[in-house]
Amino acid sequence: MTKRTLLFMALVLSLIALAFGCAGPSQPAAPPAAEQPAPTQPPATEVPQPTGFQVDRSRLVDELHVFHWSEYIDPAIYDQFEQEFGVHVVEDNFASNEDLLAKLQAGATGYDIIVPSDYMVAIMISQNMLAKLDKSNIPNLENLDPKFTGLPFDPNGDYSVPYQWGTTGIGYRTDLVDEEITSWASIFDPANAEKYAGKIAMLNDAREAMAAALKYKGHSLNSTDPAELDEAKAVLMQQKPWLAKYDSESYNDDLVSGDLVIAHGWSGDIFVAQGEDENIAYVIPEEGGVVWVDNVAIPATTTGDRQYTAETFINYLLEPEIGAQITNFVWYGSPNAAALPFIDEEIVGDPAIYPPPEVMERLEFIRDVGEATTLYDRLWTEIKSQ
Ligand code: SPD
Repeated sequence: MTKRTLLFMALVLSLIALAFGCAGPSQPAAPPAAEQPAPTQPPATEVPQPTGFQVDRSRLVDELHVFHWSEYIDPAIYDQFEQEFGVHVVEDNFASNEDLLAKLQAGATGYDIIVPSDYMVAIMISQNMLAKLDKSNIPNLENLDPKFTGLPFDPNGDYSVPYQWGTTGIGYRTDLVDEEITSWASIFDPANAEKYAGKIAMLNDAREAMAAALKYKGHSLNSTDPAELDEAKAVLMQQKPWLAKYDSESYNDDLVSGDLVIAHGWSGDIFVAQGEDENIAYVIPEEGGVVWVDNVAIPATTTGDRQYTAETFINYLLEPEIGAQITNFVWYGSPNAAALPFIDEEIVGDPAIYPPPEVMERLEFIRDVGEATTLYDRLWTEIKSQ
């Protein structure tokens, strides 16, 4: 990896820290950028490696249950983990943070590893739903870039470990759309959207869909103003006649097949689709959008040797080569500094994946909006059901 690429990465990570610094009402602010540790992107040979760490194999359980977003890990990693530690990994999928929360609140106790986004980590901590990590079992935490430690939703990293980060924007077929897409207007303005009737999809995700509509109307995507939220609802309602579906799991395949020509989506999903068809492009609209960090965590219901096995798995995900294997498969950004030398240059050097400062400045993290969550939920139910 070139020195220029490493410096560019450090700049992007500084902007992430800045974005988290603009904390919402329920999350403490990150220290100002000047107080952040100096960006460090050491070459592989200088990455501090834990020494003398031994997994107590007698404590490992036979099977680990991972509740994950779909297509968000190279499945070969599960086999590699089983070969190394003799633990079989079973994956089940959820489609949104709210689905994950609802399943756990409904009493699902069989999951050992979950992958909530930033704001959902904050919500789950506040509801005592996450196990406190025994960091002595996760020495590879040292591999995390310092910019991904001390994040406001879990300031001491007691409950969660950053997994991947990315942005939310628009994926589209350049060969089937007769304009360069630059704005959320392409999917919300009736004059544009009706041209692609039945070929547009929105993420099946309350906060993400509302975020897109709020940004289109020039508002913060964490607005708690009922009038602004009503405006966003009206935008989404107006769009419905042209919408093929709300979907977060197969829209990338539908872009490849041409069943969809425009899709609200997550960066890496679109980039993977682009790898299958070069006519697919990804854009972060000029009005701005979402930047997010997904995290691995252990539900509070996982205790004893199951928790130990889950911590061993998290430590495995943080190995430099495994961290890179994840990113090389899913095409999102990695918070693992030790993994960077093993990540494909075309990913690390791609400004669409690691956006330049002027784009990062237009992005916001979704935050826990506290009591306004009920309003978001009600509006989303109305949007979906009407
Ligand atoms: N296919 C995996 C996509 C994971 C995206 N998680 C992002 C959530 C941001 N709100």
